[in-house]
Amino acid sequence: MKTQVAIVGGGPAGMLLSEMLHRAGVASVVLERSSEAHVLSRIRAGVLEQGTVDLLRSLGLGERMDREGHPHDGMQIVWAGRENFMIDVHAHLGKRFMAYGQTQIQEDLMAAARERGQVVLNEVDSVRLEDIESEHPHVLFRRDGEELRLDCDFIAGCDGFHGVSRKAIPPTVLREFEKVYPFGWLGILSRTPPLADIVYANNPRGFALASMRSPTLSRYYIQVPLETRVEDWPDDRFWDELKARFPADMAASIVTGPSIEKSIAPLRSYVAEPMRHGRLFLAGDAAHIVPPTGAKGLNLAVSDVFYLSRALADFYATGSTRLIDGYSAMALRRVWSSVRTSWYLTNLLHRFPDMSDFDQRAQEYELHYLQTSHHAQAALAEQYAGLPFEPPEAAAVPPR
Ligand code: FAS
Ligand code: PHB
Repeated sequence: MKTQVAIVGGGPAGMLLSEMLHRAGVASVVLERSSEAHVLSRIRAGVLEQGTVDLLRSLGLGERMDREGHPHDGMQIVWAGRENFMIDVHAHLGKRFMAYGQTQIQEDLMAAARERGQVVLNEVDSVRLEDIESEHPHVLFRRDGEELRLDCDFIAGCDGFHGVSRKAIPPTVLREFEKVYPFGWLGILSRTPPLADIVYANNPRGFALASMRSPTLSRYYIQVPLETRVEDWPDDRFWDELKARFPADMAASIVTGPSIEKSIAPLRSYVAEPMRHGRLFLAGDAAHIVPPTGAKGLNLAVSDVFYLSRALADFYATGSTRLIDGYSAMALRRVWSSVRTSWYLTNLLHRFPDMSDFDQRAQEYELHYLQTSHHAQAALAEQYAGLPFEPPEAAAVPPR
């Protein structure tokens, strides 16, 4: 088998990349370890930055999102069990964001792939990346018990944090930056009407978050210790603990119901540099992980893919390597901006086991400053809304 770009991983990064390359007349093949059903069964992100929304609309992938999604002007922060304030992204920046599930985006990308006749090979295993430092890399893999080879010009590693692509970069080249948080998020999906806004709660009992997928589908999270087991959290216990972390009036308006999904996600910040080695490019969770506090993970995968598809399209159209040579530095500028924002919000809103009284006071006065300062709110709004994508000429900027 031969193609121009071999894409390892058929999650949102891989499927969006194949769509954007197709629009630029660049052929690709997607290799996905799981079945379509398994990919769709994973309940993950739910908040899209304006840049992501605009990109999906520009690709003609916004029709269902605009019909079923939930546009938001901002998000609420409640703290000290009583005060709440709004970070009004729309008022500060004229931008909005959209509550629309990653599962729905995945379905829309899969439907578009079928419509254009995209080659997506599901349920592959034993994927190995070969000759990535040459001009003729290839991917070896097994499918239905058969050993297969895919020759290509480039490989896009879109196979998530636990994939094989990042590991193909020599340890002498790869630099890793990691911070593991001493807690996780226990998340629940329920067929209940959500609160009107996305609400982040800093509470002495721990962090909580109220979000949604649609006017009839709610998504809630509570911070839990790392050793927590889902089976120890029957629905009633979850709802009681969630309500205890919101102000009484807000808790009274939370509609409870049976969970249709319940899972625990550990929180970590992780960045791998560089995001390119030879003919291999990393995009999405394969290169970075952010704690979901800033709702950045999926949006970062989208911005990586926007930059990578633009760079590969430019190479095939002009033969110039300027954009592909500038890809890693450009993507990492946005990655580190989002990593910092997610780290800031995680420290601002969570209870850390080793928190001293000093840390507690400092956190409370950071919240007070955020609540009372227009400038502080504008700065957070700018980051939460997502920075604009850099223009192609920024690729010439030498990495910092
Ligand atoms: P993905 O991990 O989504 O996709 C990678 C794909 O590669 C998978 O389909 C996998 O099966 C495949 N793969 C792996 N190894 C392979 C191999 N060797 N060969 C072939 N295929 C292989 N982000 C938010 O913004 N908000 C959230 O609330 C949020 N919650 C999350 C909860 C969880 C439990 C997790 C794990 C992540 C969460 N995220 C959240 C982040 C998440 O949305 C990611 O940012 C997003 O899925 C990134 O997409 P991809 O880079 O495509 O990686
Ligand atoms: C979600 O709706 O899943 C969600 C919303 C905001 C976040 C994280 C997750 O910061």
